[in-house]
Amino acid sequence: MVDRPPEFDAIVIGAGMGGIYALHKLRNELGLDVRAFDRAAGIGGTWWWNRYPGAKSDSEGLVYRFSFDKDTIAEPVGDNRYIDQADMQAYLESVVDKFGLREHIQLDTSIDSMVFDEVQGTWTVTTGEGESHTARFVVTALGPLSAVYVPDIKGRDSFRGRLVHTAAWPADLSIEGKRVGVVGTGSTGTQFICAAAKTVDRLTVFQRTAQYCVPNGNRPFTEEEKAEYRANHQDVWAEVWTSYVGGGFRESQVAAMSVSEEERRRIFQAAWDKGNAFRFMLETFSDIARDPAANEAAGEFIRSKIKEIVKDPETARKLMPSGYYARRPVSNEDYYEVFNQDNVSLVSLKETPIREITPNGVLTEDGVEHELDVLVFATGFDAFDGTYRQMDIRGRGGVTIQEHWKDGSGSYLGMSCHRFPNMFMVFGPCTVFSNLPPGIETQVDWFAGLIKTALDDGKSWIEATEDAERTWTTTCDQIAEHSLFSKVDSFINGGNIPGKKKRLQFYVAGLAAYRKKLEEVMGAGYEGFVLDAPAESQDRQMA
Ligand code: FAD
Ligand code: NA7
Repeated sequence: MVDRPPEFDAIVIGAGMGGIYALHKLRNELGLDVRAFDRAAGIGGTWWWNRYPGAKSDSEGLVYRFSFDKDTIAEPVGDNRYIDQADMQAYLESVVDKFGLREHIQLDTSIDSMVFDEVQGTWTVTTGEGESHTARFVVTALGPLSAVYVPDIKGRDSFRGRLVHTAAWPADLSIEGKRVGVVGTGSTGTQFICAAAKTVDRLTVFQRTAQYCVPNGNRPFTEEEKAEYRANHQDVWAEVWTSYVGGGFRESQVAAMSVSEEERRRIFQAAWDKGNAFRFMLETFSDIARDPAANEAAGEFIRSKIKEIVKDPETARKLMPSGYYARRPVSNEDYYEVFNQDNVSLVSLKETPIREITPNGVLTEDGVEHELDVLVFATGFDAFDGTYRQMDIRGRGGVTIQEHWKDGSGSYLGMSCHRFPNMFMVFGPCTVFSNLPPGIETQVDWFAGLIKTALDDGKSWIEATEDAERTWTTTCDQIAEHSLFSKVDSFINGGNIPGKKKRLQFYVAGLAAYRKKLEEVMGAGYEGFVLDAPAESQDRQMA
């Protein structure tokens, strides 16, 4: 028997792109009473936390933004091909203000627990300060890349300089003229390296796995380009929704080995000149992430560029990546060129691992102490489920999310879990593989539609079935088998976190296929979900 109405219709956790859009959708379009919480002191999520020098989008800016605001969609965000952190944050602030969301977002508030009350059919969320709120629905927009990973390296806490993670960059930290070390050469590390090399006294790069990096072709838009986008933005977005990764370009349908070596090189060179990692991997040929021979051809092209660019043969050798080119592809401004600068040096941790961090810097196994003022950890994130696992989330029957995911994290459609009714994840485990903003809009639009359908029908209990969750997770695993992304350890499959159970966390069939699947599920009356009134649901469980 449901007797106490909850305080809110919905609570949104997170005020990044996912949380902002969910708040807008549920509040302004569905007319629900919604409150959002974020532990950050400002809005923007990723774009609030990641303020390191060089932070910017690596998706092209024209499609790394919301599409729902038709008044502003024709105007690029910022002046450059990629959106700088500050421009992105300002853009998200402007969205929050324009849609009247700010007063509904409570910042500086960590949500530490979420407990489902089966009698009331509601969630009780509790903050770090012990304040509790109830809601019928909870949207967990916790961020696929928001649980920072700081490796436990011996002596870490003894360092007398500043030790920072890129995703918690302190506002007062300037690296200008300093001796700076950076651990990590992923998307973040390479962005940081390119920016830092311009201002620091000395930059020491501690590289564990050499990176495949292509140019990003970043530059300011010309007036002609802006005018062209204004005129054609609808076509650009139509392309996004029907493409594989939603990157704003049409992916190639041509297999790499179906053309001559000369032609392959010409196509790779054209992509190299244009810039952008996603284009390099997907606009060139259709099978670089699937066919080992195609993958090797792309990898070999990048290696040939490193040989051409890097003047010191020993540095070039250390920078040379091997194995599959199958992590989230990375592009940057002049990454390899940076290593020709006199103030930049490279330490290969495969050859000389870190023995320990000392009060003065980093001591490597060759006995060299690299003296530093600032040590930057660009060491990434415990991605997708990491933030969930840090919380005390208890669903039906008191099951914790850790118990539910004890054999690896899964979901139904990247949004829902059996035994966690009325909880909708934005980019949870087994989510769509895409440029994130269109993926986020796809998910939020879809579960908002599901909530509306349920409420219109007098139902307020929405739960994925066990079978639907298992089948979707297995489907993701099966598709992943055909992808080289599952063959290399990275944050995409949990292989970057020691001891974490590996599973490719994406539905790698891509955005268009995902949207089609969502349409089918909706068309079949939200197949795989049980929609009930709370009391009915309890009867069903007891039957
Ligand atoms: P986030 O932006 O991570 O927001 C989640 C929010 O939830 C955070 O503010 C966090 O503080 C809050 N939160 C989490 N747990 C709690 C809790 N328990 N209580 C209260 N608050 C909580 N993706 C792309 O597609 N293209 C790109 O070019 C791209 N560039 C990136 C660059 C960087 C440096 C990084 C780190 C990521 C990038 N990403 C990119 C991925 C990026 O995370 C997403 O594109 C997008 O910003 C995710 O939005 P979100 O709202 O889902 O999560
Ligand atoms: P990534 O891609 O996970 O990169 C992390 C980097 O840190 C990578 O080079 C790692 O080396 C390195 N790393 C991690 N642990 C260690 C230890 N213990 N020692 C040395 N080096 C280490 O994170 P990013 O932040 O760059 O990118 C994540 C996403 O955020 C990306 O998609 C962007 O959109 C922004 P490894 O390769 O594992 O050997």
